[in-house]
Amino acid sequence: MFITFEGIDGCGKSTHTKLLSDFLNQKGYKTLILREPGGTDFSEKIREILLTSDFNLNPEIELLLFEAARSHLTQNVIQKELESGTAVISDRYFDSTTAYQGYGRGINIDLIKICNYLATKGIKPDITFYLDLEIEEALSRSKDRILDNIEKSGNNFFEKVVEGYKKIADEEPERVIIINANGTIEETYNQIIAHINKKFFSNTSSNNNEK
Ligand code: Z5A
Repeated sequence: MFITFEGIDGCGKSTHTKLLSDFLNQKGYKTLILREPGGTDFSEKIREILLTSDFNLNPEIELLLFEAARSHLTQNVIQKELESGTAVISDRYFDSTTAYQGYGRGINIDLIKICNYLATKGIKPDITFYLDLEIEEALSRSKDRILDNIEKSGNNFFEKVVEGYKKIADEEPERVIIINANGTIEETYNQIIAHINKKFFSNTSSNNNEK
């Protein structure tokens, strides 16, 4: 089982990644929480370069670094954990690159798709939750933080990213579920769990749903 969370920063991905992991643990699953970029020593080093260094990277370098981090994480962690039956839950995966470097920075979407395929070897999440939140609300939820390099890109950039996410969801409605994340944590959680139950547990009785 491979589940990813997407959305602009501050939309609640980290919060719901943890809550979903707890839910799946209760169902008997071993879970692994990951974040992108990151998740291996190599990918965490790339994360530092991307988010906090002052190299002033152009969009193409940004794209290639995100994909290098993803390739290392996929090959060394995700692939193996999925094969061993772990439920992998990732805070971001390749849809972030399509939304941010593709729709946000303006790199050709077909090129992005090829790079995503190279880095993931075609591995796709079973389900992706796009946490849809007003940009102003996302900013206010994360207002006390120091902005990283991508967060400094401004509202116009984030509007394009949000539009991009909606196009991604339109293209793959079976996989990418839009969740209204403007409500309370509990309201958002309930929507997510309803989709998880429908997708993974609809044919199992409450006594027979352990992995
Ligand atoms: N990026 C990219 O450009 N291309 C790529 O391919 C990839 C990434 C993979 C990673 O940043 C940056 O890299 C990101 C995209 C780019 N930059 N931007 N912009 P990151 O990993 O450091 O951070 P993030 O992923 O953008 O988000 P975040 O800061 O970790 O936020 P979050 O996980 O979405 O939200 P949260 O931490 O769960 O919640 C934020 C706060 O809101 C927190 O205090 C919660 O308690 C609160 N919260 C959560 N839900 C609610 C509700 N419902 N009501 C009220 N308050 C709430």
